[in-house]
Amino acid sequence: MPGAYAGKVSTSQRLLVVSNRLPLTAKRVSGRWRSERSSGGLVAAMAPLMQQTRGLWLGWPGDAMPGEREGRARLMETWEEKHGYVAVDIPPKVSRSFYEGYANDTLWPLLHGFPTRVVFVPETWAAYHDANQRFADAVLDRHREDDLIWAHDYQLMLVPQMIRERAPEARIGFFLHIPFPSSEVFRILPEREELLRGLLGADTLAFQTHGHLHNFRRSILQVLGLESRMDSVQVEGRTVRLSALPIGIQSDEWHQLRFEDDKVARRRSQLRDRHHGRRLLISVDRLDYTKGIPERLRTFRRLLRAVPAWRGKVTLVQVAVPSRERVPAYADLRREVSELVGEVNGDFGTPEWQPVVYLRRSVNKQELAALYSAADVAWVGPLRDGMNLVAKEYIACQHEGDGVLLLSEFAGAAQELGEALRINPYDEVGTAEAVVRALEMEPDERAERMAALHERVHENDAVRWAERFIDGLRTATDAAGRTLHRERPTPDAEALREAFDATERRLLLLDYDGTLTELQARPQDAAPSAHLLALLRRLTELPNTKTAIVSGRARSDIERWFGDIDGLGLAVEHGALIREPGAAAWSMLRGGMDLSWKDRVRTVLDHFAASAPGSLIEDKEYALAWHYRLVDAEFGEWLANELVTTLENQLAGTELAVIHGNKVVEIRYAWANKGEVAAHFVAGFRRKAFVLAMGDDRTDEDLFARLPRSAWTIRVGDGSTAARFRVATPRDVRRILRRLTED
Ligand code: ADQ
Repeated sequence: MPGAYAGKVSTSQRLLVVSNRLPLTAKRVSGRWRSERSSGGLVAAMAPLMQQTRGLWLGWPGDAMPGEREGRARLMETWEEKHGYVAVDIPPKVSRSFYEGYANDTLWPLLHGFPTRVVFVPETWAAYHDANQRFADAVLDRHREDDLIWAHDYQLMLVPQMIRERAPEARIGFFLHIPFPSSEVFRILPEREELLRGLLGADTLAFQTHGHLHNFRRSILQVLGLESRMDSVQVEGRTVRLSALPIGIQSDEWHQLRFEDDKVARRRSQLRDRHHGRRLLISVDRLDYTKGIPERLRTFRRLLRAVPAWRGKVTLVQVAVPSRERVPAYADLRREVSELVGEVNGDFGTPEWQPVVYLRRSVNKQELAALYSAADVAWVGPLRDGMNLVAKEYIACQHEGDGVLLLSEFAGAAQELGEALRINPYDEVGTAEAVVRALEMEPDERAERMAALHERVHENDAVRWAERFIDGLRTATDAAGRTLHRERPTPDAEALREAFDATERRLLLLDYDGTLTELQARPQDAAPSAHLLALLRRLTELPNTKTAIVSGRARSDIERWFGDIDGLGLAVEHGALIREPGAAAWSMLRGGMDLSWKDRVRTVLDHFAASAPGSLIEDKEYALAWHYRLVDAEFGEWLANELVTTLENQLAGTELAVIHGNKVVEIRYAWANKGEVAAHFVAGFRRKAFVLAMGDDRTDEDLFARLPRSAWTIRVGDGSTAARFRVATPRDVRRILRRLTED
């Protein structure tokens, strides 16, 4: 369907696909380099898009061999000219450690939720990083403005951020083909933060199912503290779109093979004749421990033992294509499967009947189509699978047929294909019963279920899937989306210093926690270091410069820590209380307050604190706060939202405000906010004064909003902001301040 994209993807928007493998692999056969085609849904889905956009596909072509460079290089040139395939070369030493090591020995088992199979070798992480950098560099070399970049799968999780770092405006999408596990499992990874940050470099991130997306959202909350919405998350001022987008197959192609290909029809009759009088079960898998092949063979053995009537009447055809044979776990699996097949055939086989027909090789599509259409039942039983295309291919070959699909509830496909018979592949007894049920199902029920399944598979085919992804990426990155969430630049330290030097009066307003110093799990642990105190002292000694700490903390902490730096202004409780630079006494921004509300609100907070172990109540002079940094991230957020709703109802119409900050809910006077403090300090300043304000959370936004536009307002860390600039960490803040104190 090459014309399907006309008008949807503008022709100036070229598609750059990047995946570990290219659709072609270079192989050296009898002294000559040849191309071997790796087919599959992805290539087929992408072909029309690539044509329409004159796109490029970047990937690894397979290892080079010493002394054979020339022929290979010529082949690569032909690939690029003919197909737009660009080879990304990776040195053999790196490629092994990257692909077989980190990608397949660490990430593959981990993301499929098999933590005990995960192998951690720190060196393989370095190779993974290195290889990802090579893919990212290759994309950057080719990248033109307006290109749409689409990165694929678990081998390239760092690529989006690596591209973003060098091309902040690039339009980047990422699709994860395999599952995303529960956050409890994902958190095991030592490199969890880097991987999540790597993915979040994208503009749009898509998963196979809502379940995987949900797990990802939990992980970014627990690991990075990032709250997200169902469909998006804010990262450093950018919006990253999140979606579930189940991949489809090229259903037209399978349909055509099944119904219009003579060879397939002939093979199908041959198979039917050969197994005449017997029911055929078909299973097609990559030889991988996630696919549940030994479990299936054991279940089949149990069935034949338990139901003698089916002996001689049913045959399981297991097609298994060897893969990743250099990874030890796969060699073990290969042995185990061969042994089990031997056992079942040895125990139950007869001269006329072989219970399991085992084909350990790749078979071509025509043969697959013949097998799918000849089979009475497809037994798709992965222990965990991102989607599982075999289930969909079987359905596509069963149009007007009445085969039955047995589908593991742990395959992503189970979310979509509700009319299949669901199985739990770990449950041998239950699965054996389901197989019998499938074999005995009445024709009407079979046809009814299959018709519904067929429609679903045809509707969401591979082309639709690719189209949806590209549409999502385009919407996420079109001009409107981008201007709304434009990233804030990093301030230029030299320009800042020049502006500082050029004015005669200067004002520095600095938040404390998360800005001058790193956030701590327990607020009392955030005492300033001797270095920081010395830095603040130097700032107060600068001529014509007023420096103030503007904090939400109680007076006691701030006074204890900074009270003896005379020249330092202090504003606490968001400005309810102020000590002017050089003054000894504190004054209130407004006086004569009735504080009786505190008892009432404290009762509510006590109740919430009791249900969230690890949370604590802070009693300030003019405010109360409930801190929940140590509470389970998801539960904490939920409870905080409940608390905000409860208190907002209770305090409606009063002078009090309920503020949901960074892991804290605070109740204080609406007038006590950093905006008022800003106004207080700025009053009396000449218009041309130099003003620098830095802060890291929502309460600092009030500060930024009230300062003149010329002020140097700097947000520290993630989150949308009214500030003009952004820096990543308190260390950057201290570096900026240090620069002001240097000669
Ligand atoms: P895979 O783990 O490879 O893919 P799957 O979705 O089943 O799993 O795709 C396998 C493909 O290989 C199918 O197209 C099948 O026809 C073909 N195949 C399998 N055995 C074969 C054989 N012996 N001979 C020839 N062809 C054979 C990963 C994820 C999946 C996800 C896909 C696509 O693990 O969960 O569905 O990517 O996103």
